[in-house]
Amino acid sequence: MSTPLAAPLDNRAVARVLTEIADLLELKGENPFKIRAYRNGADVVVHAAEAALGLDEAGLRAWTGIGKDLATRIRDIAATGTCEIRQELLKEFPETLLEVLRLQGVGPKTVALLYRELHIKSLDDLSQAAKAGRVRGIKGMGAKKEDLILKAIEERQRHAGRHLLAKATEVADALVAYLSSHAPAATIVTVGSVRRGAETSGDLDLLATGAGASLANAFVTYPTVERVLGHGPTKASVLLRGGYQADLRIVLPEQRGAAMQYFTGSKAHNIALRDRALARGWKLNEYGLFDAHDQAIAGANEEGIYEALDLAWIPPELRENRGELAAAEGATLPVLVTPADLKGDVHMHTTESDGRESLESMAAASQARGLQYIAITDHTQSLAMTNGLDEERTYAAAEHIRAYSATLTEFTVLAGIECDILADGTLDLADDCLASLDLVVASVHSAMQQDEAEMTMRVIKAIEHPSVDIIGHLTGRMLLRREPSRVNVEKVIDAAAANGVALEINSQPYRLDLSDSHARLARDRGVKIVINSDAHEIAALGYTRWGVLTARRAWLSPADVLNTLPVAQFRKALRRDRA
Ligand code: DGT
Ligand code: CA
Ligand code: CA
Ligand code: ZN
Repeated sequence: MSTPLAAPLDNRAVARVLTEIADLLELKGENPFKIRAYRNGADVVVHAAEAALGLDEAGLRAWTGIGKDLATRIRDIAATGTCEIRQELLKEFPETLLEVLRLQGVGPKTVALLYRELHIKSLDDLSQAAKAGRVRGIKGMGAKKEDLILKAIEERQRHAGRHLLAKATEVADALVAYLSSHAPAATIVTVGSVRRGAETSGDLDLLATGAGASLANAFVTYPTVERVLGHGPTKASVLLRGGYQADLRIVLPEQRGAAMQYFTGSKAHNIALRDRALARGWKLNEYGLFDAHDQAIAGANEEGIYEALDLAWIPPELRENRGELAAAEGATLPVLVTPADLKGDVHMHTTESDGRESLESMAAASQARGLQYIAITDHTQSLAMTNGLDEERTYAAAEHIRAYSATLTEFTVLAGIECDILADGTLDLADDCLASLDLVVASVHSAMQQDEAEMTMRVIKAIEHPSVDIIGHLTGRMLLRREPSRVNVEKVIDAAAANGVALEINSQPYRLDLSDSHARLARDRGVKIVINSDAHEIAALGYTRWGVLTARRAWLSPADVLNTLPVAQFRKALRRDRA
């Protein structure tokens, strides 16, 4: 946490500042509505596809849930890194107190108390005070609370961070299978951010109906449990090996829909839905939807809850309070793309560069998965580490691919390339070589540190090259590992629209790039999306499952995704084949 923030800020940083303000207001014991407004604002900003910095107050107010006051704050924060209210609050509380507030099981009241009584200003202060036994001396704290605080600090250090969707899903699926084997009659599902298909998740949330307290016992004795954080008859919480926290709730069948709805979230979606219930004089919580006399209106299934609120059932991937309630009310929810809609996969590697399999086995495995066509897109020469292809090898590989494809029935292998975009925006192969191929994916793999103007011009230059059909993994981000490049996604989207170039959703679990909000913006601006595996081995062909989830979170229908087309139409829709 840095005190003097340098101007100007991107959306993620703006959202962080808004969250800090909410935290500080909470320390102060301010009005909950005011606090909630800042938290909601942070959520809106972080998910917005356009940069807050580029918008004026009116532009910001066009975002759902941003009123006049918040718009002013966001504008100030984006431009200067801070705003008046934050500066005022920081006169009362040191910034390092915020990290204490984020500790598991330590609420604002406790933090305010620790600050007043022991002058604790940071996690380090707290750790020292607790170790010295000074915390237990405060009225209302005690040795047990002190112990919990020390454990929470230790845990924070060991298990900081979030998990990739693919890993989280794997861990959750295994846990659900284990629990199901203990209670075959029960219905057990994963809810929370994993059910929404979010690219990363904090903890795993499981929900069971038709099971008794013995299921909670089974849960806390799951083989990879490292520590039991809580254990009751209807609720338990554990820490698993690998740093996963998992929560289990056991609810009654008549509450199942309400609990699924509530624990699927997102929080922002839930709040919007609850406000809708409140507007009718009703109450919505994890137990059901109730009228003014506490009579249950719905609760056994999710559909019933949405229906009672005059809404179509909303797919979990859309539940982020990004316009889905309005669409569900107006019956304009999109028909979302599904894995079965994909007919091709046009970004994958073979032993010709850094893949593990031959083109023949990648093709056979893809056909076995139900696809009708693929493109082989090996790397190019500047990526020497991958044994990338020069022009001569590219021509030879294309010839080999086409000869092989001609021997197949009802399956096509296109001769493509993943051409590296060099630091100056030129491409890594000669123009006539690129023009001779069926398809070119162009991607950035080097000089990731370029500034915004340079990186953006570099990608746009590639988009303007007449042989480029698709831009691969646009920002180069690696989730939980590497920040995205500084590329201006909005400008790239506009250039792609102008040139008829498609943008990829790369399905590698740590990429998922374009992100959901960027893919949605691209679609809104008339850019087609391609969902690719970028597989380097057979098992990775299945990664498109994650890419499809990202596409669904971007509100995409099959018509928005080029590789839902049969091969002939797909080829006609590529930039190179347009008139
Ligand atoms: P995560 O774990 O950070 O990836 O995100 P989620 O969405 O799984 O959040 P989590 O595990 O904290 O809570 C699961 C769901 O429970 C969340 O999506 C919505 C619901 N929920 C949690 N806290 C609140 C709350 O304070 N208000 C409302 N309305 N819903 C909440
Ligand atoms: Ca969760
Ligand atoms: Ca949770
Ligand atoms: Zn690549």
